[in-house]
Amino acid sequence: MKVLLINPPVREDARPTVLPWGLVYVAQSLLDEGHEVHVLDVNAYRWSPEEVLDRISKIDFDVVGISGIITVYNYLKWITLEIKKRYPEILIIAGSYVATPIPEVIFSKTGVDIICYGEGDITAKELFSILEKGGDLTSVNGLMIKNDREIFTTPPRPLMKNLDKIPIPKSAYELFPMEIYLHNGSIDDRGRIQGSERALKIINGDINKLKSFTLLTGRGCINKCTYCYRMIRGMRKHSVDYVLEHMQYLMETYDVNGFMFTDELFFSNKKWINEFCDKIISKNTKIVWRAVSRVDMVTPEILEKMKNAGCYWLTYGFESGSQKMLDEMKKNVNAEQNCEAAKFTRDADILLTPTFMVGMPGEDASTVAETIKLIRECKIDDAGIFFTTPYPGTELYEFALKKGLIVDVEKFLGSLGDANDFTINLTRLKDRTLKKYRYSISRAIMMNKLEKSKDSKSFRKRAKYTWNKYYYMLGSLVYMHSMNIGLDPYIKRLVINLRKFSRLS
Ligand code: B12
Repeated sequence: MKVLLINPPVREDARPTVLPWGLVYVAQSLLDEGHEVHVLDVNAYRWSPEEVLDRISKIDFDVVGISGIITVYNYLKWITLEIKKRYPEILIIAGSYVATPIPEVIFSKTGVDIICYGEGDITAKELFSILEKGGDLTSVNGLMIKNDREIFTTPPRPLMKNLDKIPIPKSAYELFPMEIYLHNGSIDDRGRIQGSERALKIINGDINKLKSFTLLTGRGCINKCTYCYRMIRGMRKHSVDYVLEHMQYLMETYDVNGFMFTDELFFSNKKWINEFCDKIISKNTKIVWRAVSRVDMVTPEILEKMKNAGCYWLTYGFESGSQKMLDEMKKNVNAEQNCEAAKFTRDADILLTPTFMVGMPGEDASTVAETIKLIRECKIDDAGIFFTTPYPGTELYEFALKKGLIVDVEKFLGSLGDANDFTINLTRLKDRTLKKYRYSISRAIMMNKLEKSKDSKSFRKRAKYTWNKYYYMLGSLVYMHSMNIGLDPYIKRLVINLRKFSRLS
């Protein structure tokens, strides 16, 4: 069968760095079964809509597969309807987070005919075999099929017990523009690695030698937070040897020496991490890597070992400094553990970027003040801050529906866009107040960043600090006031454009 796989664009204001792993594994399964696979990686190339349609018209295919996260909903709708208009007889199959939590919307508003839910590695093999040779589609587990009147759902597919049975997707890699992901990942990580002399040394002191690539070491997560969509239950890891073999393949074939582990939760198992680090250290493998951990996993000892194995940057979902908010999220951590993890990570000379969320139900002035206190006390000088958003498939989404906060589901999906903007208010606060709180949190982080150069021995650095501090304070005063009169979106756009312009010139 001739299959066309489409990867829609995500986060269009940023460089694509993460390989669309869902499609990569599906492509590998289909290649292994002898199908002919074409990939249209719109996210990597960022072609215009006209160019995408032109490219599709030049490809010979019998069936289309599409994937993505929920923020690509608008794109999925547009492209699948365009394909249906031009090739009404072609079946369109969707998988992953954009489709599985909202089958009713997908089947009623888009051109998708079948949804693959759960893991797709084996489902894709069985499904495409039936599409090619004929047979009963309802015999394939893990599908939702559009029917005239209702959605037909086949039984769930049990999760693969041993992830090592999944082949390293060597031939699928050749279908994706690896050079784009390698280039973008390396540029992003070079910016970071400058902050770590130790990591720089591992790659011979030259940031231009860093070649970074994403990799997965497992599937799932050990927790179930209310804001998180768990399409598959539980947490499974590949064996350490499988991961090392995969890394070795990427090092030899694509010259990779930096890894961004984009698992939802890389550090979920202490025994696994110990073995992973021990093997890298004993083989003296010259690589650097970054990953995501939970704050309750790290200890000074394990961080020291991770550092020695090349770890230079860790991300944690701190989310809040308020225990009330953390409990509301069902994070299963203490606010103190956030601060402790920050201290341990810094002491181990590993860069630290936590993420914070603003706007959980129950958020108010006091909970935001606790978050700002944590940022000051733990000297957090770099972080990602997001408005709490009830993504479909999450407990929060059910909450928002029940409370009548989402009335028009499709309109809400269409508004998720770049996921940086405020989309919905789950609190009793005014929208304006919530935006101000988010800004106060980012200001506290920025002030910590500036403070770092306050006591520098260099007069130039101290003078720059004073200038930056007053310049920033003035800027934030203007921005805060612009929120009062609703001008903040324009100011934000202006700043983004100025930044873009200064980067170009
Ligand atoms: C890496 C990642 C990203 C990457 C991009 C991923 C990409 N290129 O698509 C980046 C960093 C950009 C990202 C950003 C965000 N992300 Co994210 N991300 C992930 C993460 C951690 C891993 C995705 C992955 O690689 N999975 C592994 C692959 C193998 O699994 P898979 O895609 O499900 O594929 C399997 C099946 O679904 C199926 N399948 C998939 N496609 C197809 C197609 C066909 C035809 C078939 C038959 C089968 C099939 O087969 C595959 C193999 O088994 C997931 C968490 C997770 N558990 O996966 C969150 C996740 C996807 N992200 C999420 C969110 C919320 C975000 C953000 C909105 C966060 C934020 N506030 O900014 C942003 C969105 C930014 C934007 N502007 O759009 C949510 C999405 C929720 C939802 N309902 O969609 C997730 C699920 C996290 C969570 N648990 O809640 N993310």
